[in-house]
Amino acid sequence: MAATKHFPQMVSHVILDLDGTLLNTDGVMNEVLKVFLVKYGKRWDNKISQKIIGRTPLEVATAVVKDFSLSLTTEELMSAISPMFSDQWCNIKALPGANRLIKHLRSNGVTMALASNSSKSCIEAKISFHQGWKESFSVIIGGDEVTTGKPSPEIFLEAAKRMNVDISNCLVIEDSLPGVAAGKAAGMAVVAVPSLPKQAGLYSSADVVINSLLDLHPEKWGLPPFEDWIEGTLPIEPWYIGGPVIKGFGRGSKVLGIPTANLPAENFSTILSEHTSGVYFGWAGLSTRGIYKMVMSIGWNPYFDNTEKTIEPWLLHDFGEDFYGEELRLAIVGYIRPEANFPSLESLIARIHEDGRIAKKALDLPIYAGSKDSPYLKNSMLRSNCHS
Ligand code: ADP
Ligand code: RBF
Ligand code: MG
Repeated sequence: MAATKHFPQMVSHVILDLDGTLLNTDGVMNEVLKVFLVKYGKRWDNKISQKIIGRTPLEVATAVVKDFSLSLTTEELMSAISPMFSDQWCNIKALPGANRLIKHLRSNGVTMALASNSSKSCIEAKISFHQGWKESFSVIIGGDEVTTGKPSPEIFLEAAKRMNVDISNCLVIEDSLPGVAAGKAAGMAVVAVPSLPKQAGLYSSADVVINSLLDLHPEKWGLPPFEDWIEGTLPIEPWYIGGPVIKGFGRGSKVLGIPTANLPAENFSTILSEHTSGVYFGWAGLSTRGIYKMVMSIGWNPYFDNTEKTIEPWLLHDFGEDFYGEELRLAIVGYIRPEANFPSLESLIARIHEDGRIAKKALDLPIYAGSKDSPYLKNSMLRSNCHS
């Protein structure tokens, strides 16, 4: 996944973008547009979510007016949805790894700036809902404080000036193409974290492209390393999904020799949008059978270049039979790596087996073992036992 060039710069200061980099603004934008379009008698179309990711509000409004043939100008749509959007600022979630990164850099004394094209007052309002963020930035700079926003380098140059640091000591972290362009134009090191899936190729001017902030390795830039990785795994706040096992692409057992008990991804679109694609692990409760160790991939399976996001849990147990339709419940407790492409099927298979070994071992660690007793996993069994 990580398209890595050489690391030319050792840095001391970090400049972060806000929307799409630290905050999952797109999720709220989705909800706002959904409500708005219904009022205009238009049917909500999930494809619009794909369109808005990583776009500026103006680009989103332009696309919506056109796609839904609204009898409004772009400006009218903007003024209609702006207040709806501001009402939702309290609901914007931090992106995976954002809190972790901010806490880490702050506790290690790394000076940070926040530089966003939106106005300073909007930035401050949005981050006020996230504990400890405002105090973590030495400099907060909005698009209204410079003459030209990104892709102009101005905002980053101004941030460096205010931090009183040389531009060559700054690392920019950005999700959007204009932001990456601005960072490079400023002469800074740039890590791109694209919000859109499968867009890594467009970001070739960035020094590194990562899938999510969870995949950032600060030590590669001369910054203090994260110390929360344990035996090749990253503990995460557990999350839970479950449902009947459905048919997948019929590929797991046949092509890879690794069966994956697929869950219907469309039932979990909200929770999935809050987590990045990647390889995770945890515990799997299977009604009538028991609780098992599990390793899974969530995403587009780059090797097969799927067009749909799928949930592919491999239970680390030999069942010797299928269990389609049975209720499968997952407690996802840790992260291993981003999804990747591989030069051969053999190398993909070898890597998945390695993921399996890592998960199996890690799940015995106290930090992960406790989740085996999660009531969520057991409920499914109690319920199905009652029915049987
Ligand atoms: P599909 O493409 O339909 O998911 P797979 O080849 O991936 O087909 O096989 C998955 C099915 O195999 C699961 O739905 C389940 O019924 C069965 N199965 C047997 N053992 C396992 C296991 N250890 N982990 C996951 N699924 C398993
Ligand atoms: N597919 C990929 O294309 N890239 C991956 O990095 C990848 N990692 C996986 C890790 C695990 C633990 C599992 C169970 C599957 C992974 N797969 C990956 C998905 C695999 O391609 C998928 O299960 C099959 O395509 C079956 O549909
Ligand atoms: Mg499968």
